[in-house]
Amino acid sequence: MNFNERIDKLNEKIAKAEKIVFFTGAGISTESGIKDFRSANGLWAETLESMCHVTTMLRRPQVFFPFYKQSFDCRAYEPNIAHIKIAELEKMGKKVTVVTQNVDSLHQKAGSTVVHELHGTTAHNHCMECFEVYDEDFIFDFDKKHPDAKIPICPKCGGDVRPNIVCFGESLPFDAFANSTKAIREADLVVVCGTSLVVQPAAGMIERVPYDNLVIINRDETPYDCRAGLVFHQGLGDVFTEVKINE
Ligand code: CNA
Repeated sequence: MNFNERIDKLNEKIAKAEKIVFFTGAGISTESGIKDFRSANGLWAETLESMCHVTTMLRRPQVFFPFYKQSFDCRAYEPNIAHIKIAELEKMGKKVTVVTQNVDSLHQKAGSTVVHELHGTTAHNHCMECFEVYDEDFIFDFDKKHPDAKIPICPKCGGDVRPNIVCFGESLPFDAFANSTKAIREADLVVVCGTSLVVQPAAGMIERVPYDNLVIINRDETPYDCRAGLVFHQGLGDVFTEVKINE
């Protein structure tokens, strides 16, 4: 099938489906300007995966936090056509659930209301001692207010403050995992967008989706391509530009 035939097929599947899950990864946000991990110019091209491990955050916070602030400050970025079309499908009446590995809040910024964040979010932080919650500016702007501080410290109790993201080596948040599993099981259509599908246990969540109900849109090949009835190795912008909303 050529590109146009596959687009027709995708639009047919979307038109037919009532419950759609968009299972997204860092690749959906690259066209907004946020680097992913595993593309040729992704973060791992210039740094080590271990930077995102929980032990780095806990034992070497002076190394973790400069990297985190430089790589994960998503405040200035805007949703792109893919985030926007997904939100529009919800507005036109489809029951859309977004299951995302992203931490950038761009689906919510685009207007999606049901978003399960498997790897947490950079939008909130909390103190590991007293559990006080802080907004995203707290960590990203901490050194502006405290020029000598290398690690964000809780003003209430003096404990270390961490972002509400899930680092490598940590479990997924139970609610996000359970709600995502349920939505994927009940969906008529699961559209995977911009993920290498190598980070477990998130990737394994699409394991049981029936062949005809699974679409994968990812520039590079993924280990799940052979399990999907429809696969695009194209940019998400090119594909979502062609997604029809009003039919
Ligand atoms: P990944 O392993 O970096 O894979 C991204 C995939 O997206 C690659 O296979 C690319 O081929 C593909 N891709 C990149 N740009 C496009 C595009 N424009 N169109 C189509 N495909 C594209 O990222 P995963 O999400 O699979 O890995 C999971 C990690 C990445 C999660 O823990 C995330 O928290 C983490 N992450 C998130 C962000 C974010 O929130 N924006 C940024 C960087 C990393």
